[in-house]
Amino acid sequence: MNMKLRRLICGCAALAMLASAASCSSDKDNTASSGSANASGSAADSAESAADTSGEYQRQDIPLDPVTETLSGFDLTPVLGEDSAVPEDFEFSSQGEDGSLKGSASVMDKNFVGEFEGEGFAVVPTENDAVEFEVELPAEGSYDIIAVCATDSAGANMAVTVDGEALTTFQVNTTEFGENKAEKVLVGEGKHTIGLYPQSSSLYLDSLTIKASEKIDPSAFEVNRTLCNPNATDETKRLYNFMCDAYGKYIISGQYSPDNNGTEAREFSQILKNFDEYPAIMGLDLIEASPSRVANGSSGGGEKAVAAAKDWYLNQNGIVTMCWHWNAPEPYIGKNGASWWEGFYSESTDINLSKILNGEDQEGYDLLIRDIDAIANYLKELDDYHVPILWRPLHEGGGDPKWNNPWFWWGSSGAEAYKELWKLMYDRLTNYHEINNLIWVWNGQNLDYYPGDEYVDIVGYDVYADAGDYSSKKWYYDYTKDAPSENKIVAMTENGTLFDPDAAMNDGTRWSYFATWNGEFTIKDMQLSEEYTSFDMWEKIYKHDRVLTLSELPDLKSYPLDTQKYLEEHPDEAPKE
Ligand SMILES: [Ca+2]
Repeated sequence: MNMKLRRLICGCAALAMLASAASCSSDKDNTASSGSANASGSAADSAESAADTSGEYQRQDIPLDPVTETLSGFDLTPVLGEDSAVPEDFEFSSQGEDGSLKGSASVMDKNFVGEFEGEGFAVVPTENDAVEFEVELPAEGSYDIIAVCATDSAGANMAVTVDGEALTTFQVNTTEFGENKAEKVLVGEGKHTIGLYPQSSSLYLDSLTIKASEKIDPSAFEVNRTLCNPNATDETKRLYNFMCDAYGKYIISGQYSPDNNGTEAREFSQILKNFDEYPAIMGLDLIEASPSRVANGSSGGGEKAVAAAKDWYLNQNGIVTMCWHWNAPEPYIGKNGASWWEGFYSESTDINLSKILNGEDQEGYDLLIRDIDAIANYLKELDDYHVPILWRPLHEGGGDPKWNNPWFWWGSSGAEAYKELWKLMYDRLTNYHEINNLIWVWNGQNLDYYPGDEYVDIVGYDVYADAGDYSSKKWYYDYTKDAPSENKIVAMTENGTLFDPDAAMNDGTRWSYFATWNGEFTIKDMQLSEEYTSFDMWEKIYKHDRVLTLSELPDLKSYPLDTQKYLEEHPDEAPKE
């Protein structure tokens, strides 16, 4: 994942340099065009009004049109009762030794891995072997696969197949017979062959049970609806309230636009061309607005981000998310033979964040504040124009929690320094600059890097799965949702390969949104890329009734601030139970 990201972002950065000199004239196949302005401010203004980095943006008081609240017919009917048609009392059970043995699998009746039931147990030594069961399932839906089993090395992964295709894996944590299971897996109706085999250490299977899953608990998707910034603007609260309402019921589609090209990007035009829909969320990056890049000749990154964000939200009713590949200040970049434009990687920099934050490196502190202030210039303009932003700074700070390898400099001085930097940025943007259009999205990827509930609105994880792995990525979701001490929205804040929305809805992995990164994950040979996600899966996702595309969003500018109150006043619009 790290290497993939690395290659991609370096490429983008280099491209951005070229693109700033001559805009991508080859990219003319798009059918995108801006809608007409229907709210305060037009995207066309942005070129004139955006601040350049040498001057400070002057705040403007742009009045907001009066709003009559409406749900725009957005359907809030819960899906929770519909997600599994499996009769609650359904149960299939078999002794392991009664399964069909494949390869070198065999039956034993010795007690060397604990007391077994029945006549013995199945031994499945390697991934080339299997034990299989013929099962007839009453409906398509959610099942728990429960294996009473053991393995030689606790923590070993076992694979489950259905009709020879990979279905899921589960971990076996017992070296004597005990219950281990894969929960809430989606399987179709009818006769199936369910197979089990080990991915590493041998499987000893005493018995297998397949049951209807427990219904998903809807309270898991009831989140704290108050933004951490008490001065958040109404349009920001409206967007967040919509996202809270949609959470657990829908997955909001998202896509990063390279070089802040907005809908001009091939990523957007190809999705539109193939599916007649735009994603609902546009991802942008303030990388080229980092002062150390501007000092090296990069220009226009911030202005382009502002223009794209204004157009997307004000003219097209889209949702904007922004990250910032923060190129470290000049004294710290270009290390270890790296180029200046690689200045966001740990290994390309020698910044010691701890020394900056404890006062040993005052110059460094001043430079970090300079950089945050430079970014604030752009965010202020979007605040003035009433454009709310899913603001995702300092992303992936913890690297991969399994390897503890922070690959971006803002994480490489450890969790404490990272959290302090997060709070410094929060304070600077929120309290000093009084920027009130930000919904704070944290995806530090490591729970130790979580700065605290009072600084974060949404938690996320950037998931770069193997090509063709459309599983729900439940592990990442469950891991991330435990970062806050209260329920907060959980999002897949970046992704390569997409996931099957049926699998995710079904097993309770209800990512609020996804945001596919640009480049090879979306575009290959100037067409929609099938390298990671097949055309069929792209189409399934963009046509899925629980995946929201741009045209399916309610009007964000007039979405109720308080849905409960709105429904009390408009009882005819209440969702059907
Ligand atoms: Ca048995």
